[in-house]
Amino acid sequence: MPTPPSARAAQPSRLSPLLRPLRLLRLAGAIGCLLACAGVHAGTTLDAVRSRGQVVCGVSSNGLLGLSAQGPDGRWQGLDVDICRAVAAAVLGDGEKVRYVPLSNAARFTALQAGEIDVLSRNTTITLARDASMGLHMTAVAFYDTQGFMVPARSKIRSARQLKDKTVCVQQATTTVRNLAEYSRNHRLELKTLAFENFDDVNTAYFAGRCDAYSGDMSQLASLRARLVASPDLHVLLPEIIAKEPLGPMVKRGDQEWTAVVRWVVYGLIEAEEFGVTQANLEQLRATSQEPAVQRIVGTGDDLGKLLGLERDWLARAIRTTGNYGEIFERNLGRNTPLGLPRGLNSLWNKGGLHYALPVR
Ligand SMILES: N[C@@H](CCC(=O)N[C@@H](CS)C(=O)NCC(=O)O)C(=O)O
Repeated sequence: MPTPPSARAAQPSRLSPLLRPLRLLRLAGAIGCLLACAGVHAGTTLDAVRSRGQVVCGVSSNGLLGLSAQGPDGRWQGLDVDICRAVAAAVLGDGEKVRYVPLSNAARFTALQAGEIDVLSRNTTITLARDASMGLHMTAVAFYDTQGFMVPARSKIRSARQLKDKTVCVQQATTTVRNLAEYSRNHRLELKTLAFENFDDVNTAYFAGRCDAYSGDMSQLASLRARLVASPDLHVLLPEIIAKEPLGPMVKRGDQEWTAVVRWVVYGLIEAEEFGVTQANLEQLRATSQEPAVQRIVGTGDDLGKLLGLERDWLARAIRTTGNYGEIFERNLGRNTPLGLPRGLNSLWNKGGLHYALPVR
């Protein structure tokens, strides 16, 4: 029978005094390894990004217009992509130094856990369970999304209350599935779900009429309407919002320095909008502004970059690359894009929205 741990601990050490220091060394090594393996070692991701000369960014696999999708020239575009470009610019001085890794819903978290990507910027909802139990960490909210329904206009369904006993198409390994089940139960709708692993398969099923409705993030439904439908009027977004879906970049848990870099790049872009710093006026403000808040943003005031392990003009580099948050939103999702989304919840806090960047000071 093996010795119980308490009995083992009580046994006197049989090591000769000469070997004791060796044992201590081994113990220290084991603790060091434990810390490193848990990712506690300071700044590992930042160092790795610097020596690689590239940020590895997890994005959507099949392309979500407005968030992360490849253009006809193969270039990745979208709000989630711009976050990665801004991080690369802040850290490496060049927004092009990003390698994009397309990831399915199911693969996105394991890729981050395994350290295959530095940041997951892929229409990913931040929830308590994801933040606290998966070896991941949230940084900041980049887009306040919500979950809703899309139906064919010809169906005459105009409210989620009319969905009783209907079939709804969804994609697996998303927050969507569970939200839908809870909504169905709470409203006694007896919804049937048709769930697919692959995004294209959900789309094909819905557009072939196999489901009465499609449920997903509203940005995604708007994106689908813009990308796959001949005329947007053929499909209607129902007014009910069934869940909050705050999307934002996630990082591997345990590297506080890297978490701070990604978080403050997002906040910095939002703060830049709040203080009127744009891609167009950045250089002029760098040359002339005497306003301390603006100087901190454009990199001529207090050196906040140093606190993040970055250059003094870290945020200016990001703004030069992508513009401020409002510019990113308008370019990718706003009224003059195929998605045509209003700012809504994604307006700044002092304009009726939810974006309240923690102060860059
Ligand atoms: N925000 C939700 C939903 C994510 C999501 O919806 N993903 C799907 C759209 S339904 C997607 O990204 N599809 C594109 C792909 O698989 O590449 C989550 O984090 O679970």
